[in-house]
Amino acid sequence: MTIRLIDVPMDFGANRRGVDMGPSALRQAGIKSALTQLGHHLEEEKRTVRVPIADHAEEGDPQVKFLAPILKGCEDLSVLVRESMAGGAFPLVMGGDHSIAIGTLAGLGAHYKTANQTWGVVWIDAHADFNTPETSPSGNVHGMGLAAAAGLGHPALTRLGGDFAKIDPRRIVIIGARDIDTGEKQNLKQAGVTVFTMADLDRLGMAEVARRTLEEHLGSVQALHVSFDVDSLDPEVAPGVGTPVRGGLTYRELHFLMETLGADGRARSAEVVEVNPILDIRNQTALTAVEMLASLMGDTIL
Ligand SMILES: [Mn+2]
Repeated sequence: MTIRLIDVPMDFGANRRGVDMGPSALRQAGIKSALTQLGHHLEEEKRTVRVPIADHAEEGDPQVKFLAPILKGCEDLSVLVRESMAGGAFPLVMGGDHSIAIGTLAGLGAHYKTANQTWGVVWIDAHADFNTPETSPSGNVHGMGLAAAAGLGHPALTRLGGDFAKIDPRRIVIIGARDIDTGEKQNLKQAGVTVFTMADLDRLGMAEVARRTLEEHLGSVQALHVSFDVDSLDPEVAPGVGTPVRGGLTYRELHFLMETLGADGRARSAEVVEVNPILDIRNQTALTAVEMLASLMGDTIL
């Protein structure tokens, strides 16, 4: 498979600096060699996604902080993702905070609309990122990305890349959630998003959650996008994140999920977000993320 690496050094959606260095940390952790060893052909997206220096930007509306620079970056990203898809290359987007999903999902939504294909999103995250400006306690856009892609939220975000819902919320499955805001819970229920919380994982186990995700909830779609927020992992495994939440996925649970998604064969795109090397210990979060992505891209134990 041809994989196109797209760097998005975005840190405007989060409340902690340093996540803009995520792409560098992932490269340092050997993402290229991990993927080429699996037999993939790698391409570099050399055009830059515009992300101004944080200190040069104005926060703006406190309910949707840094909207203007986030829009710019996401507009660029949506075009790069769409072109990658149209050219048959698997876009692997490296963030950056999770607000970049607005750009990724806009590009994918436009592609699949034109191609007339059905698709689903597997969102692996401690958070649901399903806030709107009205329900968000922080105003940080990285908590609004998935809602925006589903057509809910600030009009500038929902209309990015075209005035239509990029993904049908009934074709979204969130895995690993354990920190959902009060209004956000209502948004998820009303929209019909499937959420496997950590409590569901305790009860069912990852094998059953993965099976239900791929067979029952997303069994009918032709293609999948995997959005991997490294804060889905327990902070003991992945300490280099801006919004750690205890009680997360174990190394084995996520590895198994990624292997299962890889074996399914329908993933056409992925993104990895929220790696923050400033908060990390010897780059272990990026190293773990690379192992997980290798599993998604076909690495198997035997
Ligand atoms: Mn997230």
